[in-house]
Amino acid sequence: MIILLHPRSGRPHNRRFPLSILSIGAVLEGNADYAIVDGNLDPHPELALDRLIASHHVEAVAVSVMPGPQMVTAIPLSKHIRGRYPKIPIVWGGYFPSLYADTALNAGYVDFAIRGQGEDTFLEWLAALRAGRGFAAVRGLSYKDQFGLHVHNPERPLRSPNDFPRLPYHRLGDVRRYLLPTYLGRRTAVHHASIGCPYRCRFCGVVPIFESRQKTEDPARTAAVLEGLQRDYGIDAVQFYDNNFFLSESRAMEQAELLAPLNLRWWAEGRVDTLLRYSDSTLAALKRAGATMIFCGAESSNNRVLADMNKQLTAEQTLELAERIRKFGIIPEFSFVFGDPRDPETDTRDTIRFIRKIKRLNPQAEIIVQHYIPTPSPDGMYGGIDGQIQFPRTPDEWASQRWYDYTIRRDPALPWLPGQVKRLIDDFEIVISARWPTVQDAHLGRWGRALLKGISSWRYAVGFYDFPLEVAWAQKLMTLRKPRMESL
Ligand code: B12
Repeated sequence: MIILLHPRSGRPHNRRFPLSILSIGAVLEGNADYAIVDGNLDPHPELALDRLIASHHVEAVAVSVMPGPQMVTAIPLSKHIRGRYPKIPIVWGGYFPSLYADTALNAGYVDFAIRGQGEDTFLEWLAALRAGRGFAAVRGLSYKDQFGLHVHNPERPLRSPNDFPRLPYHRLGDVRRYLLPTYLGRRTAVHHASIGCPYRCRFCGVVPIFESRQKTEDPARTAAVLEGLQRDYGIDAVQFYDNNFFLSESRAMEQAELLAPLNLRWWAEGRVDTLLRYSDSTLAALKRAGATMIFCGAESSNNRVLADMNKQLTAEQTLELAERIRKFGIIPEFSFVFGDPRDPETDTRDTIRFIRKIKRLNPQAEIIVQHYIPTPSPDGMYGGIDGQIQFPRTPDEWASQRWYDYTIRRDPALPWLPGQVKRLIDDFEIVISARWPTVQDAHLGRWGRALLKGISSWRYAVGFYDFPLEVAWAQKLMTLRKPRMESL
C-alpha cells in the first residue's frame, strides 16, 4: 500500500479537495493499493498512519508539501514515520520540494523529492523501487545516492491534464465534508483545469517549476467533471485554482457555453491584459456562465517596476479593466505587491494613491495587499535583491518563527523594508479592508459591515492610516476573512 498524506494546511475553511494527492491517487488506481490521510479533516493523522502501517504492507509514505503551514505540519509527521518505521521510504512532492529540492533532501526524514507535475514521476519512481533498480532514469526526481549526495534528475516535459484519469473523489469518504459554504454558494468545490503558467514574472514561485509552460484541460472535460460533482454531491459553486484560467478567448468562450447550464457561481484567476483583449460578448458570456469574481495580479502602480517584474502589463491597463469590467457585473480582485526594494516608501505611497483611484473607478473592486516576498527565480529576483536573502537550508529552519512569518507574509523582516514603511502597508491594509469589507466574508452581516465602514471611513477619507487600533480591534471582534491568506 502507498499512503498519500496531505498535512494540515491551515484553518478549517481550507478544507478543500486535496487536489495534489487526488491527482497522484488517480494514476495509482489499478497500479497500487493506496489510502488517503488528510490532515485538514483528521485531527490525529499520526494515529491514522499508525493504524494503516499496522494493518498493511506500506511501500511508501508520499507527502504533499506546500510552503507555509503545510510544510510545518509535514515535518512532525515525517519525523514520526522515520522514527517509528525507519524502513518506509518518505517521498515529498508539491511546491516546497519543487522549489527547494536540496533543502528538502537535507532533512533526514525526506528520501525523495518529486519536482513539478507528479503523476508520471511518481509511477516511474514506484516501478523503479519495486524492481530494485536505480532511480537515475526517473525524470523530475531528486534523491540521495549511496554516499548521501543529492542527485537531481533532468526535468520532465509537461503533460496535459487530459492525459490523466479523472480524480477519484470517492476515495475521500464523505465528499460533502469538502464542499463548504462560501460567498459563492452553499457547496463550493475547487478545480484545477490547467497546470503551469506561460509567463515569467520575477516574483512568482510558479516560474522556477514550470519554466513558462502551461497545459490546459479540455473545456468539455472541465464541464463534465463539474457536472458530475453537481449530480453526485450537489455543488453550486466552484473556485478554479488555475494560475491562468483565461489564457485564450476562444477557450474561455467555449468554457462559458458549457458551464452556463450548470448555474454555478465561480471565481478564477486571470491577467488584466488578457481580459482587456476579450470582446464585450465574451465578457457577457462569462458573466452568464457564473463568473462572479476574477482575481488579477495588478502588482504595481509604476510601469518601471512592472517592467522590472517582467509582468508585461501597464498600470493604465489595470485602471482600464477596473472600469470596463464593472458593467458586466464581475468583481475584479486586484492583488498588489507593496514595497519595491529600490524605493519602498515612494512605491508604497504611490500604490496607495493608485488603489484609491481604482476604488473611485470601481468601488466593488477588491484589493489584496501583499508584501514582496521573493522566491528564488531563474531570471533573478526583481528589485535588485539577488544575494540579499539567504534562504534556509533545511525544512526545520523554514519552520522557525522567523521564516514562517516570512512565508505567510505576516512579518517578512526584509532587509530593504524599513519598519515604518512595513507599518504603513499593514495599517493601510487594515483601513481599506474595513472601509470596503470583502464580499468574500459571507458571515459578516449588514450591521457588521456598517460598523466597520463607519469607524474607518474618516481615516480613508483623509488618508490617515497610522495606528488604526480601533479598526483592528473591531475587525478582530468580527474575525474577518482574509482573502490574502485564505483565498489562495
Ligand atoms: C490551493 C492553493 C492553496 C490553498 C491550499 C488548500 C489545500 N487543500 O490545502 C490555500 C488557500 C490554503 C493556500 C495557502 C497558501 N499558499 Co497556496 N496555492 C494554492 C494554488 C492556488 C493551487 C494548488 C493546487 O491545488 N493545485 C492543483 C494540484 C493538482 O497541483 P499541485 O498542488 O501543484 O500538485 C501537483 C504537483 O505539485 C505534484 N505534487 C503535489 N503534491 C505531491 C505529493 C506527492 C507525493 C507527489 C509525488 C507529487 C505531488 O503533483 C501534483 C499533480 O501533478 C497554488 C497555485 C497553483 N495554481 O498551483 C498556490 C500556491 C501553491 N500557494 C502558494 C503560497 C505562497 C501559499 C501561502 C504560503 C500564501 C500565504 N499568503 O500565506 C499559503 C500557505 C500554504 C499552506 N496552506 O501551507 C504559492 C507557492 C509558491 C511560493 N511562492 O512559495 C503558490 C504557487 C501561489 C503562487 N503563485 O505564489 N494555497
